[in-house]
Amino acid sequence: MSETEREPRTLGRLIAIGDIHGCSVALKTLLDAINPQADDTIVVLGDVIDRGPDSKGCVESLIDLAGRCHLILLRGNHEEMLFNALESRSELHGWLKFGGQQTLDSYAQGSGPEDIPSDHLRFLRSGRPYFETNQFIFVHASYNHDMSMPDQASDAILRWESVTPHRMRPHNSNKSVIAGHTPQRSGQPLDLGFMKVIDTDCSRGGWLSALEVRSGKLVQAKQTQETRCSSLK
Ligand SMILES: [Mn+2]
Repeated sequence: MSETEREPRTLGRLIAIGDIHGCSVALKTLLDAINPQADDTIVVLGDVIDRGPDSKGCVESLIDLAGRCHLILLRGNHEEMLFNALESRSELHGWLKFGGQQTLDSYAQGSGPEDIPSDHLRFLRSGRPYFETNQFIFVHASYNHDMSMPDQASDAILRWESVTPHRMRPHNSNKSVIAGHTPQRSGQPLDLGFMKVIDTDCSRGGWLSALEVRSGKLVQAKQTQETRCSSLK
């Protein structure tokens, strides 16, 4: 499947999930609340791993989820750091300080990135740079507003750039953009109209967000198993 595809023709929901960052209890609580169906498309915006206590459990949950619905995984900067850590000792050192240590600890004390099971690495490597439908663009971090998505597929902006609201412009396709990466410490997504940022800072005591993008329905869960629902419209 290409990164650009037709809007799914089924009646299923199109749901984006923000940065999970090792928060497996919040993820399981959120998935219980949204109750994924076989015709739903769920877009996981990346940064599944690092910082939180159970990256391993998060990857296991998502591999299981991929067998129950149409799952699209995006690659975040934290997955990129892991892949770089597998290639170089200096990159490994940097990644460990940015939350990679917690990821390795979730597999086994004293393990290295090469000890992560190959099916988990294969799953994480399947993450795409972006996902685009007829109406929506999904990215981990940000985008160039005046470039088509295929033209910026290799650009670090997609995985690393923080969103500064007054600098953002609608994408030239006029599609709505859904992103994670820039933590919203308020626990509420940032809604610029043409762009919604749904990293609501789960790994620092905030919420993990799932946005049903066509209806605007927002479901959130915490590591404490608390849940709440609201609407972005
Ligand atoms: Mn990120």
